[in-house]
Amino acid sequence: MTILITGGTVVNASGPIPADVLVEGETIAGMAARGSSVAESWRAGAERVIDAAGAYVVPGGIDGHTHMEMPFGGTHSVDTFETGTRAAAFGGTTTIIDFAIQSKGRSLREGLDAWHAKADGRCAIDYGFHMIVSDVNESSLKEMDLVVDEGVTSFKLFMAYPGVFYSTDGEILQAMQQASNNGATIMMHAENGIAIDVLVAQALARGEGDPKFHGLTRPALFEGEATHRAIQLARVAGSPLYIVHLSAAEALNEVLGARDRGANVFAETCPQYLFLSDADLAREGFEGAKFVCSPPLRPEVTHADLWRGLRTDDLSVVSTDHCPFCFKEQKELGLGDFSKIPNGIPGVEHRMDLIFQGVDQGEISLARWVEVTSTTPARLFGLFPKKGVVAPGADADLVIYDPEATQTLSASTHHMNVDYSAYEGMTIKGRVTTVLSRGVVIIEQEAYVGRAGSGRFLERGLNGLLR
Ligand code: DUC
Ligand code: ZN
Ligand code: ZN
Repeated sequence: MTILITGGTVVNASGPIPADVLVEGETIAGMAARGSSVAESWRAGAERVIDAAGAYVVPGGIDGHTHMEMPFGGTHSVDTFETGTRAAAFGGTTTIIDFAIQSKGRSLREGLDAWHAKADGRCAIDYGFHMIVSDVNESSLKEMDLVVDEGVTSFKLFMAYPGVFYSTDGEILQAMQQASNNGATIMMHAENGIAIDVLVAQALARGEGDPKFHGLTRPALFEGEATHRAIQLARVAGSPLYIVHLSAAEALNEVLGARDRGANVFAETCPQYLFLSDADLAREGFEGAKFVCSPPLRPEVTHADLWRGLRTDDLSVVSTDHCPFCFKEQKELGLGDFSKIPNGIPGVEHRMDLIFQGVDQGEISLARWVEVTSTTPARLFGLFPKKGVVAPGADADLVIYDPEATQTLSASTHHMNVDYSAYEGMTIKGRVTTVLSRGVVIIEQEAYVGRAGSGRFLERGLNGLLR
């Protein structure tokens, strides 16, 4: 199908330009100055013309950190690949990268096959995988090379969650050395889990079981310390390092110091760390359980640090760490004992919208909005230039975004398969009007018109910021 998108302002990471976009089949075939004779000549051959007057035309969002159907804390995150990718599409995200998990005692192969089986034939948008390595040994280290050849080019390791995902510094160093040879990027959950577990046990022994103690037992200093340690390990091993879900100024300072010294260190933050705080975790009764994630929500003053980090590129990406658990029955597993509350916040649907508030409020530019939500994740995770840019030859993953619309976020209207919204009642500026995934309209007039299974697995290349 040939589609012409006219009258809009195309926004790339390089900035906004008034331009019309021609889509042929799955690909962007051309861009021409709005109203030019070239653009007008495209009208006759277009089977469909989409009027984007007054709207932005941006590359589809890339959420580089999601957990669909993730086993955690004795339960599973509730979005399937079908429901989660559909919700993502509603919010203008056209690619997710989810975390396939190697369980302890199992191979990477088994974990990756299991994730392919969950996602295959179900996704509304394109998807890739990172791999969580929770058992570093001779054979899993070798398997890392094979997995890279299959387009899974980044590995997450954990300094937290002893007994589950945790790796020792020695194991982390070995995985980093392997990545330094095969070109993969190491992603790090940087919190000192051994020390945290001591604080958790002490708090519970004192009878401190409310959700707010989840935050108090995971201090920002432990995130800063672990971030520092991860950086030194990566520098010695010579591997690129990507700090996931950075939440604290203490960790940001480590990242910016390393980047200033020229280390290949990158970091993401998530909307929850920019808009929510430890005050939410301390809400009345058990309400705070809705806000339990790790690292935990920090004091509100941190928001300004994180927005600054996004402006200065010390934070390069905004992903969601989408990991939804229902309040009823799932979060409730931790009634009276915060350590049993499954960790995670739903967010895949509203990342583009929430970060757009930063544009509306003058925290970041329009171009930077596109850069941190689409272009940089595309480059960093080996998807550029097929993804992350509105340009001839790129996949026609396109979002038409109305900057003047308003919407109120609520569990009663969102499309994620979860019974609460962390942003319930929040009124925001801007809204997706139309979404194309590889040239097919999948969202229009607030309805999903796509098909489960149209999303394809993406074999990713190596970190494009380094080559
Ligand atoms: N943090 C979360 O909040 N949930 C899933 C895993 C993680 O690291
Ligand atoms: Zn994590
Ligand atoms: Zn995560």
